[in-house]
Amino acid sequence: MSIQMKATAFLMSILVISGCSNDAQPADEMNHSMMNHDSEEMDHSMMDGSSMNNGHMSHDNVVRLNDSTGENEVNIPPLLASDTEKGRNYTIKAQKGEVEIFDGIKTATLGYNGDFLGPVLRFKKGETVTIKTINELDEMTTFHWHGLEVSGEADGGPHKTLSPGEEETITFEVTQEAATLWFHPHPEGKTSEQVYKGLAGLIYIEDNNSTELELPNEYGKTDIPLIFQDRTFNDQKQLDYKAVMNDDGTIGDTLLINGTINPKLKVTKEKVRLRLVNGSNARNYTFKLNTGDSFVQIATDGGFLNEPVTLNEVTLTPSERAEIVVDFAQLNTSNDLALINEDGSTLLPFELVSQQEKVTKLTEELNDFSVTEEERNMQVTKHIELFGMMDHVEINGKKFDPERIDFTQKQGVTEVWEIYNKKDMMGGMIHPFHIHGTQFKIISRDGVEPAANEKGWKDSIAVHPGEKVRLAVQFKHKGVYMFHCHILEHEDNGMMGQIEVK
Ligand SMILES: [Cu+2]
Repeated sequence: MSIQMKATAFLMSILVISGCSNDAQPADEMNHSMMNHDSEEMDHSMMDGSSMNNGHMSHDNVVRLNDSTGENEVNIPPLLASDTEKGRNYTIKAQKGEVEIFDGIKTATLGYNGDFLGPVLRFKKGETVTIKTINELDEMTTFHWHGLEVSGEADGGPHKTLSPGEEETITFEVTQEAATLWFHPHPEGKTSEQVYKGLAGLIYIEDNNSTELELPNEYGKTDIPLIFQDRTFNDQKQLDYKAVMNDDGTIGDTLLINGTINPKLKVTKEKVRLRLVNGSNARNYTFKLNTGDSFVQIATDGGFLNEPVTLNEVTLTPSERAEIVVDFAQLNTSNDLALINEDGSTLLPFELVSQQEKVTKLTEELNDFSVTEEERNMQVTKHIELFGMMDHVEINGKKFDPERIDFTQKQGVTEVWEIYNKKDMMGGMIHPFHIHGTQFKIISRDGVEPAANEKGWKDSIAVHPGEKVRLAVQFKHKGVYMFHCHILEHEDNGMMGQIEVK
């Protein structure tokens, strides 16, 4: 046995002991998944004991988040105004910054039109939007509009890099319904670090339906964007990505919401809409109220559900969004109220600023989404197999190659994609699968209809180990689009492919 092999075997035994493995796997799969691969990464973690916790992550056993003390009011990102009075013309700069996350200490960050994170862009369906994008970083970047149905040219994938100092203007028409989308960089191999340091912003799309429905819609008061990101700060309170980077997804112990540490949210006793965005590199969240009370989910990634769905918890994997409405008039306020995670950690304490109850309505009919009989009966024409861990991740046995087109599809034609998350010898992990330039429908999970809160437009879906999901996918526009795992380190490690829409 070579030293490399011994190191790998040693590491594997530790991982198995520490409970990373969910299922025993046949030996041949084991050989395929690890033994035959170059094990440089494994050796590295083995030699340096301190980086052991940077090893494979099961997502069942991740570091708990520190409880929010609630000492800071959560930052509400500004709405970006159009550069011109007539029309929709925006400028977005990616820039370096520094921000006081901890009192009296400057943390080096990246941001859009500011030091950290970005503004909210608010578009209306039917509008023509022009965005001048400017790279003021000292490295290349791209501007990707996650969930937006635009041409491949405007989508900002890894082919559309801007060098330092470069700018590019894109124009597109907003053709999709009301939704909460986001934007972030997508340069090949560098996405995780740039997002980690602060490049992320939000897009709200409104339409005639969303403005007519009775919904909490006062931005920053009853309509609150919440971007959840976990980070690790070093002793100097800096974000040293390279020191904490994990090939299986970088997880931190410190939660920032909209860039705010120890956040709280001031609310009144009425219905409040929370637009939950998982902007983390790799962490999954299961959101609950600490009182055990229910809330309703009203929207998925790409639009409204047909009616509010009552839930006690909602899980979001990286890049997924959910709009929920919490009725603070109905909650037992003798307790301290907070949004908590599945593991019990306090994510966001709520501070009631008035005891006066306000009764607000919520429309019961929100949308007319459906999966048609025809879509349900269509043959699968795109097969996607997700496999691997650490930097040995692949799709259909291949790593990303910018020169290779993996699939083609006709514009405006629906096809059924089957995404299979093939288990590895460690049991596997959830891969959040994302397709650019489209909102798709979930037809089934392992042959069964999805849950009520997944019956809506999606651009990202959590695919569990061993699971096969079927999606009805249609592209409105032409161009080359990425599909990939949205654990950002998996994406950077090549768990990504390309489809050309003609
Ligand atoms: Cu993945």
